[in-house]
Amino acid sequence: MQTTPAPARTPLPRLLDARERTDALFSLVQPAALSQRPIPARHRLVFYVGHVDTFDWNLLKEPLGLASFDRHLDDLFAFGIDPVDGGLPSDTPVDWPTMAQITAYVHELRGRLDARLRDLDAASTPGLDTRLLEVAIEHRLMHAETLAYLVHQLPYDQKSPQLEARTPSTAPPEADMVTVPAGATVLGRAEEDDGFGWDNEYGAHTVDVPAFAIDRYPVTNRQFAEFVQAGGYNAQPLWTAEDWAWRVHADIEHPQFWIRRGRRWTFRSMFQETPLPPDWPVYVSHAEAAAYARWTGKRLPSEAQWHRAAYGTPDGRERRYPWGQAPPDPTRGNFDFVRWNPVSVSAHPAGSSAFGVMDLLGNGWEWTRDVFAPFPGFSPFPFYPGYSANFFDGQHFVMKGGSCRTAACFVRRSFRNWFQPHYPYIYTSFRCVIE
Ligand code: AVJ
Ligand code: FE
Repeated sequence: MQTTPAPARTPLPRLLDARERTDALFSLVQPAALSQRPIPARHRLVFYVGHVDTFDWNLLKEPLGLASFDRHLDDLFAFGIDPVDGGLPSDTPVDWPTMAQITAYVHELRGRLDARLRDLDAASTPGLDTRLLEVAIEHRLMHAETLAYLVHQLPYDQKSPQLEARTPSTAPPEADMVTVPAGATVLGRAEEDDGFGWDNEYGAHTVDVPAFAIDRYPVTNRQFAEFVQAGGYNAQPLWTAEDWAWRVHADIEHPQFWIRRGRRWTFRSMFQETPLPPDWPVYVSHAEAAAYARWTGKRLPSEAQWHRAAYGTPDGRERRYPWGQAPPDPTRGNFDFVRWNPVSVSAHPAGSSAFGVMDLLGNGWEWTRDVFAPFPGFSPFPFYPGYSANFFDGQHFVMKGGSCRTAACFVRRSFRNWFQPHYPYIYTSFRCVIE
């Protein structure tokens, strides 16, 4: 008997869902706080209110045959910032349009876009590249996460607490390592693969990975506290020269998400300060992760090692997801906006890889030791040439996995994320390898 496949969801409802995510984030911030800049190297929150919609408008208006009605705002909100030279923005709140102006502009462009998208049958619109709509949806979903980082750093009295799902109670993790035998792993996606991928995901290629051992779980707050206690932040030999210079200059003495209260640590969770949860993955910068790894006599994994640990199997075949072929669901890991905070690294046994490596997708991205660089044959999207290429500068490292605020579409195996090594605000943990 033949079963009818569920109809693929057309782009417009998915774009509307993504808008609800970003709208909800802005509406949990006190209106007066939208002029704040919670992270010094990023724009004020108002910029993002304009940006997530201006991006769609700039991307889609021409292909959809629509005309600009406010070129100044189209340009003002076009792109975010990621200064690599340590220089910080110096604008003031009055340099930005008022919220009333921004809201009117966003309302107008949404109306024009949606009117065109509603009667659009992309397949039968000659010349319309359907990847444009996927780019709009996924760009916005990425900002649903990067906005959560910003809102995370706002003082608690400037945001309204949201309900948090109950935390499953689980046995504490046992910090052991898993041996992964030598074998091949395929990084990247092929042109013929189903679904959408960004420019940097293409260029499928096989990497032979010698045998290695990898931590079964991400490094937890409990483990990282031993490093802090042992004086790891003052042990210069554990840090590279650049990382040490950053540590000293920025006066970093503990993870950004930890707060020292007398002789104890607390955790800056999204809506309240809590005693430091020992079994949650530690969120740290690449520099802190690498120093910890050196302290234990281990290294951060390469992208290929992480990939093999996640998708390889003892029989040599590779899986689509660590757990097999089944699509992602909340039993497999802490992703797709179910929670605002981590859970124990041992909370999702159903997400285990074939080699028994746990908590790979969700609950925190994971640093690799690889600089973000193009795969063989890389070519940028003509309609968004800078998405990846602007960051092939040796100043960004690859992250894999996903966090509690990562949309389910991004836990596909080819997805690659990246940030600067001295950016401590992201939901990113790590695990170590021995070679
Ligand atoms: C892929 C998450 C590193 O936030 O800098 C958003 C995504 N690019 N707007 C970033 C992105 C342009 C990007 N990351
Ligand atoms: Fe953006």
